[in-house]
Parts: sequence; C-alpha cells; structure tokens
Amino acid sequence: APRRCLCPGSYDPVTNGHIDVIERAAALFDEVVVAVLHNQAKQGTFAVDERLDLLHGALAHLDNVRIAAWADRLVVDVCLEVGASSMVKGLRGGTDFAYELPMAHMNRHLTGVETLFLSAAPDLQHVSSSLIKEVVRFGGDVSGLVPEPVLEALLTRLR
Ligand code: COD
Repeated sequence: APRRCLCPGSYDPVTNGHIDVIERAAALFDEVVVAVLHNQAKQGTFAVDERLDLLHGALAHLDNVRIAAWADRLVVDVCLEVGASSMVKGLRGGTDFAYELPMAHMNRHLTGVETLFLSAAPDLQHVSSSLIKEVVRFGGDVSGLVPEPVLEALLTRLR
C-alpha cells in the first residue's frame, strides 16, 4: 500500500514556509494530501476556493501531492478518510512546539495517527500567514516569502 501523509493547515494563504514542508514531506512519502481545514463560522482572509487555487499554483511541480478542503472536521477523521496514518507539520520554534504537542498527543489518543515534525528552514522561520498579512497590510515587502501569485492576491485583498 502507498505510504500516505496529511499536511493539514489553514493555508490562509500558503507561504514559502508551507511549501518547504510539503516538498520535504513529498520526498519522504509516496503521497501527500494537503488538507485545508476550515471553520465554517470563521471568515478567514481568503475564501476556501481562493486558498485552494493558490495552493494548486504553488504545488503544481509536485506530482505526488493532492489538495482538498474540509469544513468543521477533526483532522484525524480526515486522516482516516484519506488513508493517511501520519501527519507532517513544520516547527518554527518553541511556540509552535507548545501549540502542537498537546494536539499531537490528542490526535494519537483518538486514533493512533502519528504526527511527524520537520524543523522549519532557518531562512523561513519567521514566516507565518498572519505575519505576512500584517506586513502587507501596512506596506512592507514580503517578496521571497510567498509565491508571486500569492503576493498579487495579498496586494489586491489587503491594500
Ligand atoms: N516553516 C515551517 N512550517 C510552517 C511554516 C514555516 N514558515 N509556517 C507554517 N508552517 C506549518 C505549521 O507549523 C503547521 O504545521 C502548518 O504549516 C500549517 O500552518 P497554518 O498556520 O496554515 O495552519 P494552522 O496552524 O492554523 O492549522 C491548524 C490545524 C488546522 C491543523 C488545526 O487547527 C486542526 O487540526 N484543526 C482541525 C480540528 C481538530 O482536529 N482539532 C483538534 C486537534 S487535537
């Protein structure tokens, strides 16, 4: 059976930090499912369809990656649905670790699904969707931290 993992997130929008983790997961597994998990009650900056379009553009070079969205679902239920026995997540530092560790334990408690952590690339450790949006909103330059189509979408949405 193919070895499959899930790369879950909000991807609002995708950054070069996300892309780095997904590329590395795609080198380790036969198949990667990039799962956009969203809260139907929460608006987000980009609509789910826009997030999916930006992800498709950013990941077109990876032929073992597929992308889909789920609303109001436990991430472990998505894992079971797609047949992924593990998740791969990026760790930028201690704050990510403190946030991720109880979720990793809870998710394994619920289903046995494992969470694997990849250390963020040193030159992308400061990159998060929320910081990117704040910097763009107030006129800062984030080129090199997000793909070009994401930069254009951010400028259209936030300036
Ligand atoms: N470098 C490396 N990794 C990065 C970088 C970077 N620069 N930026 C982000 N990442 C990683 C994050 O660490 C994360 O692993 C992933 O990319 C996604 O990041 P985001 O910010 O898009 O996504 P989050 O953190 O908002 O997503 C959280 C989930 C949707 C995974 C979580 O809330 C969840 O599992 N929700 C579903 C409901 C559920 O099951 N809840 C119970 C959990 S116990």
